[in-house]
Amino acid sequence: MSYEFILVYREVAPYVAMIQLNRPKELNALNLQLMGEIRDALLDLDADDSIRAIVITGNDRAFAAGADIKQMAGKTAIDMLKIDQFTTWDTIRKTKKPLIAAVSGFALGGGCELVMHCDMIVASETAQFGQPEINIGVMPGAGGTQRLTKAVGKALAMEMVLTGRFISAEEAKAAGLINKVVPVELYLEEAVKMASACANKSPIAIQLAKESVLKSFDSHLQEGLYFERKNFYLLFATEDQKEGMAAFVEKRAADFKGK
Ligand code: DAK
Repeated sequence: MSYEFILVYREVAPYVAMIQLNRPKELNALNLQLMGEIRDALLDLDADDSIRAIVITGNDRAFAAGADIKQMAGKTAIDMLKIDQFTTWDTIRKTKKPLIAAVSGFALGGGCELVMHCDMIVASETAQFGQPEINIGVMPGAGGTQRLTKAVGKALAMEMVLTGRFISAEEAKAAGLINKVVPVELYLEEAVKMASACANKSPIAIQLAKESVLKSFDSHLQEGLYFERKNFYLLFATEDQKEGMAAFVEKRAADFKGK
């Protein structure tokens, strides 16, 4: 398969594949095509018996700075409903093999949410995690309000979601969001090591173990996700969403009116 916005390496170590997000100029902003490509690559790798674990990474400057605001800016609530990105995200969530995120630089908004769809997370010392959607007049829409809260607890989740503050790799590690922090030259290697540690186990035991841990993590999650999705769509009916996203595109401060 050939892709425009990702690179797929089939054997970075025995049984380990790697997907690299590859829109560097846009800080790997997640446009719809890029997300579709990640979905298709994961479906392909998940069905391939020669692959047992998958690393997802970006580059040293950015894992991903969020969904593509320029693509979203003019959308209405109905447009968003019709696009139905959730089918893509839900397919990514259903990947059976272990997914290891190798994160450096920005992991923001949808980028942070994509990281949280992974099973283990290795970060470089320069990584920054955040849910800054509030700055552009919306809120997390791909599970951020739910998964982040479960991972780091209410106080820090509220702070990140309501103020948009980014947290460092060290703070993310201390809060339980990620597994490891290593120097920037090592994050990829360390993530591949973690993937290899899964890849030399029984793939069936690994699959069922992953499914079981997610069962615990996901209990009651679905109800919260549906709640989040409704509220996310609703915000696309506001003037503040239009203003917030236009302000980002035009590189100026947003003037929110509460309408
Ligand atoms: N979208 C589009 N372009 C982006 C972008 C983004 N999220 N982030 C950065 N870029 C672009 C910039 O516009 C700039 O492009 P040019 O001006 O050069 O054309 C280029 O990448 C480099 O960015 P900067 O010049 O801004 O670089 P700085 O180092 O100065 O700043 C930054 C880096 C990451 C602090 C800044 O770029 C920034 O604040 N970016 C936006 C971060 C953000 O607000 N992220 C959240 C977006 S909303 C859903 C699924 C997902 C989502 C929602 C729903 N469903 C399934 C329904 C997710 C929503 C979001 O993520």
